[in-house]
Amino acid sequence: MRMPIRMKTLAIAAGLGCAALSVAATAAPVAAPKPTPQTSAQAPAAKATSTAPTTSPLLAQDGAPATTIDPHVGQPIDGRIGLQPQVTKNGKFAHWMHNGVLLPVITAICILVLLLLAWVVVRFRRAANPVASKTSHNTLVEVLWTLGPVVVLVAIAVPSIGLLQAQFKPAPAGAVTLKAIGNQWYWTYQYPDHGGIEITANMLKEKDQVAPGERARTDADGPRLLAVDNRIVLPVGVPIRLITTSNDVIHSWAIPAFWMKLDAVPGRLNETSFTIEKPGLYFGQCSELCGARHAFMPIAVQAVSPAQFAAWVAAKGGKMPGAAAPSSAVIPQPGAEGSAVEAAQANAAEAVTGPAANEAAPTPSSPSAQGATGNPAGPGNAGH
Ligand SMILES: [Cu+2]
Repeated sequence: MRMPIRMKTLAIAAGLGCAALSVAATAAPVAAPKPTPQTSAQAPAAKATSTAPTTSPLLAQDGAPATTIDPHVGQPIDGRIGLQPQVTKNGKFAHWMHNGVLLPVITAICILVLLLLAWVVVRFRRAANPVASKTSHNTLVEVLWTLGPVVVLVAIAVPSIGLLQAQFKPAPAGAVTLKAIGNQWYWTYQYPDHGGIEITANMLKEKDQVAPGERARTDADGPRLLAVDNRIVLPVGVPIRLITTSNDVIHSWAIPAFWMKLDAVPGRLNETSFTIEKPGLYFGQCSELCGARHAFMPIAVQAVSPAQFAAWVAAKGGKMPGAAAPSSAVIPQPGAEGSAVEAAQANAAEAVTGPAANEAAPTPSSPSAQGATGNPAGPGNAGH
């Protein structure tokens, strides 16, 4: 009798369910990395690119403070689904929104659609309903099935837009700046506010994949395919200003436990900020398909107390920003290196010749550069 209306209800409900599912998929961060088999035929062996002075018992082999890895935080766990435990404010909010808003909404819509479908199949089957309805519209039902989805979508949009805004909030004054630079296929990091510390991070290989004498991954370094030779060290409770860029193709700096994913684009600086609320070791991966060894450029962040961070900075030869703030620096004479005049001349020259930045050159502070990932046979033939 009223078959067309019911069928339309079903169509709307099913469409709404799909929309909610796609919203949830968008909100979810990158899935836990899937380990990929690695063979010894891959690129040349890893080398520890930095052996910082380890005078302090707090410092591990690579200069990072010693740590005990908690395998339940900051890394994927076998057999688990869902988001990693979050250690930033945005991450905690997003975790709540995913588990407390999106999943219940999706579940309710799916159950509603399933029940409607079952009801229609049984109640309006040909045997029970030989004469089909010729009803074409019903104002009350049409208003309800329009307003219902609108209310649901607005309820989802409000926290979603707030989260989107929070994810791009600029860092406050006093933030620690970390610059992550993507390369095929490793990361370099700079701490411009801490004496120009520069770190190159290569994935650590397994014991049976390294040449004699070369450093292989141990359990203290982290899981297979996620452990790196040089970890990034950051303080907890202090805002971090993350700046990303790239030397070659687009990469993406992502740490699931931080609710963090920021593209590293050649010739551009992307910026965001976050504050780590819990000490620990957190792992992530490049999350933009960037070539043959895309899966082998992991990210490892060690979050420590501010005091330990200061000790690590000192061990790396850097210095904490203190009385000598950049604004009190001596202004160079016109024409001298670093002066405004020189910068203007450089800009004029660049306008003619094009920007010279972002060349993939090994840095002086990491002379052994990329034993692990630099591929002397040319790009594109590794990773088999
Ligand atoms: Cu990449």
